[in-house]
Amino acid sequence: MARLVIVSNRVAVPEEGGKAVAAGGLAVAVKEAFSSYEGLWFGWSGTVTENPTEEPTLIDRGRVQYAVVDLSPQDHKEYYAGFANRALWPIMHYRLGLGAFSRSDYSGYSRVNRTFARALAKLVEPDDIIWVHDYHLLPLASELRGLGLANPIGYFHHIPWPAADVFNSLPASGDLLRAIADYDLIGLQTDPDVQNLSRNLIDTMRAIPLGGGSLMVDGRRTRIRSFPIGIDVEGFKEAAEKAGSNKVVRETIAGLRTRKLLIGVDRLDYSKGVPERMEAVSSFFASNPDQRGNVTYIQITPKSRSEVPEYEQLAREVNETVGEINGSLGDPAWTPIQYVTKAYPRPVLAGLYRAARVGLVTPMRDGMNLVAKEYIVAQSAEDPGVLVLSKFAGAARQLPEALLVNPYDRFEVAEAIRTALYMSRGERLERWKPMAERMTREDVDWWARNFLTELEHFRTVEREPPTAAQAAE
Ligand code: GDG
Repeated sequence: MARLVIVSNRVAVPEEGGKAVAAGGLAVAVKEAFSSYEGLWFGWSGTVTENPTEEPTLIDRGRVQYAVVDLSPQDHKEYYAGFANRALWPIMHYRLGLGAFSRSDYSGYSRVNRTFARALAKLVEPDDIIWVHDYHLLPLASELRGLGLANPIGYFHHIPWPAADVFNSLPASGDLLRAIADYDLIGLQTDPDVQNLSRNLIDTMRAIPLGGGSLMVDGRRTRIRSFPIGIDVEGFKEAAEKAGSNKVVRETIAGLRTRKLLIGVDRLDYSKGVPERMEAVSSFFASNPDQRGNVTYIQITPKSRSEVPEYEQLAREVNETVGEINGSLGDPAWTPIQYVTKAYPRPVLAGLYRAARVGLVTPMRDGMNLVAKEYIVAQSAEDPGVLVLSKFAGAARQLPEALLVNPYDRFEVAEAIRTALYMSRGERLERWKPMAERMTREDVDWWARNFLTELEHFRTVEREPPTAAQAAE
């Protein structure tokens, strides 16, 4: 059986005995990818330690082997908290004003990619295919090629790829564009992302389009295509159906009494538009005073990246916004916004999605957004809720029947909340059904299979040089 090597910043090593770790989006996706391969998952252990060794720790768990390395405090600061999360993340999400570029962070990012490549290269066999995940590892293929690896190497970018002028504002953009072309296959979430990256390679790197998404960049051939990521539909649906017996879900529903529920679930991140959404909910109550006391908004927002200053600032901003809105609108018998920062088990989320008449998913920009998909899948087929979805989430392309909104316009979002709350069951069903069907067809398995089938081609056909006609074109 051919081996698949997956590389990502963090690795979720299951406990002994096969018990899976908390199933985040990437862990579910990787598990799916390994369903038809034996293989290896390589990346950071999550541990920061003085003087880490370059030698990875190997852990065997059945057909998948895990290889993890620690980071030094300097690596963590420069590679992870610095360049990846303070320069690449904001720029990729069109937030130029928040981008904090530093040469030392960039050199740390390059150094960690080089160290990862050296450690990984020793573990790779000539027949392996390699699938690298996300913006922490843009230069990894280039480093691996430098060490002589000729294996097919694919890359999946989980976040948006911005327009050329935005990306090129990053001082290291030229290096990164050159490096990314060392991947055989580059997967992005949506077609506009594909157009942004392809256009940039053509204009900035003089790449030559070869048709079918393939480009010739500096004598190397790469292919760029969209592969919208899906979710584990069966697993999620089952969790939502069974969640009625869960204590937290039961008590939350009982506490609502006859109130309708609005729900938001997001990592604490400025890309997710949490304070902006709260302002929109406040506008909704301001223009619909009869709804005060009849609607509750639960926002579940586990903290993330607290080591990055912009996230600390955001945590304060959200706390203040919640306090102001609850203080000015609430009364002793009713709290408009219930804001929690702890993470809940997936079955609880599934049950709360199902109980919510409205799912509020209003990121300012998002690669895909799995919460939107989870909300749809968790609904009851007899009485589904309504999804209010930002048009700047990649998911909007597969969920056009949702109420699509501009998250920068709080009045538009407030109006959509009103429309959702008053929508007839007939219209809710009409909108929900095609979305649920599409989510079932285009699930995480469909996504992983499509990417890997295409990556497999690079073992043979795609590696051949372009024909004379293609080159001339
Ligand atoms: C990146 C891209 C892209 C949230 N709170 C809890 C919890 N979650 C889960 C959700 C969902 C996942 O985390 C978040 O996924 P998103 O897609 O919404 O966002 P990112 O984390 O930013 O992911 C994004 C994704 O990669 C995949 O390619 O869609 O655009 O930014 O699954 O349910 N899970 C649990 N407790 C919580 O409190 N268990």
